[in-house]
Amino acid sequence: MPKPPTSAGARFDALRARIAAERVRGPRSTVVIGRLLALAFVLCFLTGLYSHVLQDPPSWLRLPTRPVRLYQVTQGVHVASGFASVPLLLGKLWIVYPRLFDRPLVRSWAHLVERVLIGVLVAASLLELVIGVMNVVHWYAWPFSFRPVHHGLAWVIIGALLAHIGFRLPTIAAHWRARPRLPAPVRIATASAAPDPVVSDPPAVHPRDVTAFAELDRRMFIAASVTAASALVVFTLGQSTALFSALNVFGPRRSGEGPQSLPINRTAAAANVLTTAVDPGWTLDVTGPGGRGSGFDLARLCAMEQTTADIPISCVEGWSTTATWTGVRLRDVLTAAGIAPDSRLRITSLQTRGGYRVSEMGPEYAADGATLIALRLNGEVLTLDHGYPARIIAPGRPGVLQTKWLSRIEVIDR
Ligand SMILES: Nc1nc2c(c(=O)[nH]1)N[C@H]1C(S)=C(S)[C@@H](COP(=O)(O)O)O[C@H]1N2
Ligand SMILES: [Mo]
Repeated sequence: MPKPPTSAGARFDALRARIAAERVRGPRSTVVIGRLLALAFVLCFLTGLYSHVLQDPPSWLRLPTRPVRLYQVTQGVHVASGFASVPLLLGKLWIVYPRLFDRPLVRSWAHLVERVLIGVLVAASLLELVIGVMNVVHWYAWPFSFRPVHHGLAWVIIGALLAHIGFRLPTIAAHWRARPRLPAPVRIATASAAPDPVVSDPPAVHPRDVTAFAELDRRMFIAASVTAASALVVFTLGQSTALFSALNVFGPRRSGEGPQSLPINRTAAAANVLTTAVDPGWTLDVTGPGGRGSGFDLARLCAMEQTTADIPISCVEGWSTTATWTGVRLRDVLTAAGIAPDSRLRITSLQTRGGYRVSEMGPEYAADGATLIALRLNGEVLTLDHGYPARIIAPGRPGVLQTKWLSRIEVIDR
């Protein structure tokens, strides 16, 4: 047993600490941090869903191709809200964890359902954030394919979250707004009927003062969680936008780094295209329905009208870098091959293996005048690592669909 504090000041501090500890774990804290966390989760969910749909669109859906930075923004928000969720979730768990051991463990069927839901919510959220952060830092240390798992967990989380909010609605409604007045002093004094020594001893300390200070402490805890979340965002956002690049402390990719001022994800060596990409006999085969089509060698592509566009590479991992691309409009190439420009396309790389060897493109991108078969990057011929002799660049799409080392473009009907 610690000795009871003797001086009035020490007793004040002890009482303040006790009340603060209770209040940090009180319903107002759970509501304040809970709604910030819910906001981050919903933003992360919606932008994640958008990213998922872009990579696997249903055939009837027409996606927006402009603004050209659209995906840079949505994926930037996705990664930032994911990062912000980490300290907020840890803060929320710190607030509520003693309640996980409340006795009796199960009071009713409804309570059992709620507890199971919370277990699912916490486990799925932790796993989702951990694999998300690992993906951003390129640490693929799991045996499963990332995207289906990340996507599946997202639905589990959002479902469990909605149910959790449903269960907690009375608490949320009761504590949504800060209490205008502090609770009555008797509530925070000791539970016994005996007069509180802090109150009765001179110099008298009114419990209302203790409560006010304890409330300050509680707010400091929330503020610390929010500060940690904001700091994580501010110090990583620089990989998503040049506006913050000076502050990019934790983001693994830096804008402007890499050959031709652009980071590289997969190198030509890793894609095993070192010989095929520099073959002087290289041609891009463009085929329409029924196998009609045309071959385009480099001389033919270079002789066509060249277009320049500023378009970012926006990787699903969160980094984005805008570059100036020059090349032939895809729709001009399709037209020259006798193919309608608003066709659905399959784009195949020289790469022989790997998931990003092939991409599909909806007619809205094929017909957009900013979609290029890029031959030059930032004023120079593409380096081998950036996709020489030719790559696809389209506005508003994830980097993973900006296929490098083009070999074949064919019309598909789905
Ligand atoms: N053929 C092929 N194209 C590819 C890839 C790949 O692995 N193979 N990676 C994609 C990914 S994930 C991104 S983010 C961009 C990166 O382009 P960069 O390396 O030129 O910056 O290329 C895309 N194009
Ligand atoms: Mo990527």
